[in-house]
Amino acid sequence: DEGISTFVLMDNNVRGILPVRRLKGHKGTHGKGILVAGSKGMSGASVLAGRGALRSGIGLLQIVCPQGIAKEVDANVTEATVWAAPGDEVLNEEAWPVILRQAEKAQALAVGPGLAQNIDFVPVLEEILKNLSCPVLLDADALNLVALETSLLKLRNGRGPLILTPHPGEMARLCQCSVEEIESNRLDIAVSKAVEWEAVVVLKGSVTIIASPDGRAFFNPTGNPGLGTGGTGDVLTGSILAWLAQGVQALEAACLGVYLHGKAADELANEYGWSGFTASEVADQLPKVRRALE
Ligand code: NPW
Ligand code: AMP
Ligand code: MG
Repeated sequence: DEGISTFVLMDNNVRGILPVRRLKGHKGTHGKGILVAGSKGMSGASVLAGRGALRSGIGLLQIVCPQGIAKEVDANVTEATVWAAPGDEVLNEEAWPVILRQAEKAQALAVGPGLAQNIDFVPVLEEILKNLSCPVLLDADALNLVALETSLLKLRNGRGPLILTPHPGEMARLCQCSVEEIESNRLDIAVSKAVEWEAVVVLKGSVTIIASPDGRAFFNPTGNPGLGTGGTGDVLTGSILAWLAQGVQALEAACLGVYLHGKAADELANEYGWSGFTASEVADQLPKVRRALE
């Protein structure tokens, strides 16, 4: 489209985004991130996003989840601290004080993987968008809840960066149209919504588009159909959270996260082809592909 500047991500420009690890750096300087994720039956989403964050070099990861799954999450993401919020199966409005207490010391927050769509959680999303000045990433069920009332996104009001990571199904809900309409008009929709919502919009798919609120769009050439398996989007969310926590700007963190996530899958495809590798393996491959880019 005439008005839209488009770019294709490549090794050379993504390399320049990688944060430098300082010799005297420690877990405090490598960034603290909060992951609000999981519900009964979807503790795996918290675990996978957690693994995506840890494998992307986050200094400290704090997971907020409903108390009913906290033990499970704790046992499966050994390196993270886990904060159980009230709510046996799903998070509700009482999660806000728990999140706020952690958020005061954090550099970034991601919310949504495996949350389930409890309407009682909407006030928490409002508080997050209104109050937190750190970058906020919304994925999965956080997007599905916001889709009920997209004017919620206006609450951000320039308080801090906003990143949205919808797959085409979630984007269709956000735009109140069909998946077909999204898929036949991906670039225009991603960019116009990034501008409208003043957010970095990561429209996932076989060629993920990262759209900036300034009207630019970046196409991601990495990745393969092997990623079409449960949990890979959750890994991506954790990874972008980690780059944000390490001080990478919102647009760059989204580009870096998407690019390396695809590269990790491509590395696995060298061995397994386009199927049969898992989301956890994609996470575990991330340091290797990052290293190869340095
Ligand atoms: P269809 O089926 O083709 O008509 P949902 P979800 C469409 C958690 N998870 N291209 C698709 O359309 C997540 O974090 C937990 C085109 C369908 O309508 C969420 O919280 C896991 N269409 C929750 O589960 C592992 C596409 O979107 C709809 C598309 C629900 O998330 C799994 C499906 O999406 C999962 O991550 C594409 N590329 N992709 C765990 N282990 O705990 C999707 N669609 O209904 O939003 O369901 O994505 O599975
Ligand atoms: P989610 O649906 O949230 O689990 O996210 C799925 C992830 O897999 C996203 O990062 C997609 O871009 C990626 N993905 C799914 N299908 C493909 C494909 N055919 N080629 C490349 N990436 C894909
Ligand atoms: Mg997802």
